[in-house]
Amino acid sequence: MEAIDIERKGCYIDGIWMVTNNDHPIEIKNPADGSILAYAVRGGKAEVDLAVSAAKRAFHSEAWQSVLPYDRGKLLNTAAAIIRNNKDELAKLETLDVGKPLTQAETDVEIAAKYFEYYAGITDKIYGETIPIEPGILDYTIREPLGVVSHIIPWNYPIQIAARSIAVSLATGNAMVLKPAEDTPLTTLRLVELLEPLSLPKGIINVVTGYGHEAGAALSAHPEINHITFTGSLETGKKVMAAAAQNIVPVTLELGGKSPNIVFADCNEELTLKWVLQSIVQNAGQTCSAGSRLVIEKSIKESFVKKLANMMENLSVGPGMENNDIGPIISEKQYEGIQSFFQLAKKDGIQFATGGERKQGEGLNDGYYLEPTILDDVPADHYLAQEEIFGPVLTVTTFENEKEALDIANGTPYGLVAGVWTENVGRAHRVASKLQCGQVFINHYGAGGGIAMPFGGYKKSGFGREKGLETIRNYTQVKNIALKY
Ligand code: TXE
Repeated sequence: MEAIDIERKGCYIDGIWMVTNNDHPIEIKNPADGSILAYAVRGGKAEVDLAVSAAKRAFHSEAWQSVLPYDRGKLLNTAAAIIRNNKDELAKLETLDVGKPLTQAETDVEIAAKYFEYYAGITDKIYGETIPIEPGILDYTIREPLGVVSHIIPWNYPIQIAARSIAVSLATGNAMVLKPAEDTPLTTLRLVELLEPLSLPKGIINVVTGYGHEAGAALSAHPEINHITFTGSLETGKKVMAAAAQNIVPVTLELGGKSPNIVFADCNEELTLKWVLQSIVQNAGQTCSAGSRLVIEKSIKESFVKKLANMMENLSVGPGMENNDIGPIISEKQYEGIQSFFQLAKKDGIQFATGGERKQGEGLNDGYYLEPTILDDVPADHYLAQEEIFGPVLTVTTFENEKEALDIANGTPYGLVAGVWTENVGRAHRVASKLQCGQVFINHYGAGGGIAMPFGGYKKSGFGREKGLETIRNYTQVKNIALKY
């Protein structure tokens, strides 16, 4: 494996690399083979306190408050150029850290750069309105930054998620504290290091590495943050929200999903097969918006699933650096979680149309590689069709009419994304309008990374929107000013 120069630098706080807690560093492992890539500082309350104070100071500093909105935009464009100039290194680092195929990591890095460009364009377009009240009163609003914003980041798309948070935070004039996942902090740390030439005031971006129950818990309970975005599991999301509630800190939660691809008999079969497959195997299915349920019209189910299983069996499973189609599962914990779903399937007599086995062999035995899997004819209310499995595992449930399709699609606690596959335009829009989820794709899935599209959940998938212009609401607050003249 090619060695990449990864030093143990510590947390990034107040513009300084701080190795504060040397005793029990966190081992950062390569999921491809279990080898140790680097060590990260096990930050906790002390580091979070330092980071939040630094961010608060930086936010109020003359050095930051005097940067003109237009000039913040230029900084963001420079950041995008820096990312592109270092794209090969960042993509390799992401693949080493997360395990995903290199081409997918390259896409993630490109999306990271695009977030900076997208938000570069809005820095001088965040403004309020005038409101007619009565003669003699001038009433207007201004949209101001919040102050210190924060994001607890998961391990599945670290560079994309870190980049979009940093980009929006800078664009809206905030200061920020990031807490990457303990498994995958490397690209976040390298990204902030690469951004040092921007010469932002110290403390405008801070990164605290550490475990969720230590650094994450300290950040979500901090009384001096003004907003927290959390991307991760439903259970941890509840804890973050409860902690933030103690300080009346607003939260944006993105808590995953059980997103359906609803396939009608009149779909374009070739196109549908391609995207149904892609939406469940990308990043080994470890994607919040993965199309993890195939909800398909009964009349075409059998031949469709047969073809899909055949396509899955032709995918290569192996190290991401070798650009296999499917990389390893991130960790033993996640792998064991998927196995417990398989055990339940076997116990309940659910048929595996394909997959279900760990992939082993030369070069594979030290990582957790899993065959892509189809669980066939899963009743809509079965646990397997209700809960996030977070692996390359698709459940199949059939319907006989549009109403039943909608009932099944809407019949889980989650509501993040859905795909609708039909050549009937009227039906496509009718179904889209009745789906209880934050994003609907018709005859596509994902639409190019979706930087400009508001993204977030209905129901237990969370609330608040990231991406697009919609997210500006999370990072700003409105002040109304009334003048009597
Ligand atoms: O999630 P956690 P895990 C789902 C997916 C997966 C499951 C478990 O179903 O199988 O969650 O994954 C930090 N206070 N998703 O255990 O715990 C943690 O350090 C504050 C969906 O990795 O939610 C990490 O930075 N923070 C998903 C982040 O929370 C805490 C992406 C996510 O970890 C904390 C990942 C605490 N008490 C998993 N405990 C998506 N929505 O895309 C942990 N953390």
